[in-house]
Amino acid sequence: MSEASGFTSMAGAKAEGQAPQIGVGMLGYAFMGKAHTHAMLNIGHMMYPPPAVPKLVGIAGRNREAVAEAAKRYGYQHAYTDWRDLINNPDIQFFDNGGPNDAHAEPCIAAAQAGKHILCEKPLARTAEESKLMLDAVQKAGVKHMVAFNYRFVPAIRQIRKLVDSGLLGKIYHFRAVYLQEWIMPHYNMPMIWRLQKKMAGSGALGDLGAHIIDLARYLVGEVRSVSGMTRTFIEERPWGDGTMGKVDVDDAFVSLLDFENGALGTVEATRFAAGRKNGQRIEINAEKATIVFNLERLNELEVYWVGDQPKETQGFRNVLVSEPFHPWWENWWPQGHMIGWEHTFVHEITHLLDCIVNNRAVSPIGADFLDGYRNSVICDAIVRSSESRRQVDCVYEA
Ligand code: SOE
Repeated sequence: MSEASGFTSMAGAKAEGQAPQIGVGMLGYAFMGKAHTHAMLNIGHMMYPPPAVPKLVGIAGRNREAVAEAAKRYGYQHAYTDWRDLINNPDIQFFDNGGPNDAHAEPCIAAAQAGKHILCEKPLARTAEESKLMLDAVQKAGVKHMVAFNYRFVPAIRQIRKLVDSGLLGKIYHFRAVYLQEWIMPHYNMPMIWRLQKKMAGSGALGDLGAHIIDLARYLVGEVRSVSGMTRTFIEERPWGDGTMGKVDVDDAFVSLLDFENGALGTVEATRFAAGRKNGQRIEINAEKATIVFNLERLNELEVYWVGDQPKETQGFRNVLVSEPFHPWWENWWPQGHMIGWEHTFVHEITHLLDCIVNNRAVSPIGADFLDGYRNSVICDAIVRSSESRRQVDCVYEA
């Protein structure tokens, strides 16, 4: 098992077939319910020997027929239309919240009070205030908690963090990240959906896409002490299914400067209005001894420039394939060069959480815990406030 995940010490017991089962209750059956369940179904045989084997006990969602269909398709024993049934089921020890943002706080807090370990989709909540309530609840209950910032679990991203930790990059000067999509541009004719409503989503591109790159900024560079941001809504009204018009009250796009505690300077930008960009996430770190570039569309690669490691005639950027057994998580997959994809980040992520549950390890820094989720929310809220006030805003963390 991979050193990065700390699975090694479990190898003996698990190899002898002693991996415990852990009952899973999944809230949400759409995109994230599918991605998380897909990962759980793969853990037992691919992350071998697994820290625990997920047992698909129950899935919950609002639509009776759709949730019953999802239970059948994914292999959950029970289908519920009320998430409380997941919390009340004693066979469930692990609550996985893949529901919309307005369904994060109450179910997660109830799950914590019932002693369940928790994985919650990002952003942790709609506001920092709500995230703080969730953080307080999991800390009080003493359960393991993780926010599904799955890009920490791309091997190439984990490899960057290892290079940062090793000191090989030297001082970091710049962090630059964009997260670009296009799916609500006029040519998509997108009606009103929950993601475009503040009361359900909290924010728009900022919380949905920006939260990911803000998490990577904190993960790879460090804490952010202030921000200077600007948000924009390009289309302010969209039709509901019945033809009446609804007001879009979240951002379609944002840009922000990040002022890191360690003196690094960051820029982050996310939008749903970048024509042609389907899921375009790119990151660049400029450090004293190297520049490193990550592009999600080439997620098994890193582009690297090392200062002065070649004769000047051949100095330049190199493409490194991150697929060797010594790269993070790779020993669990295929022979080198046999690529993995986006869905595998969830396999790494959930295996890590299971390992933390079974072996009582800390979720952070390999994964993002609710403290990371809360601090992320503080930064997102500060960007909104900065945009509204047209001023640089300090990030004030209460935890
Ligand atoms: C939005 O389109 C979305 O699905 C996000 O919600 C995910 O977090 C991101 O990984 C991909 O884009």
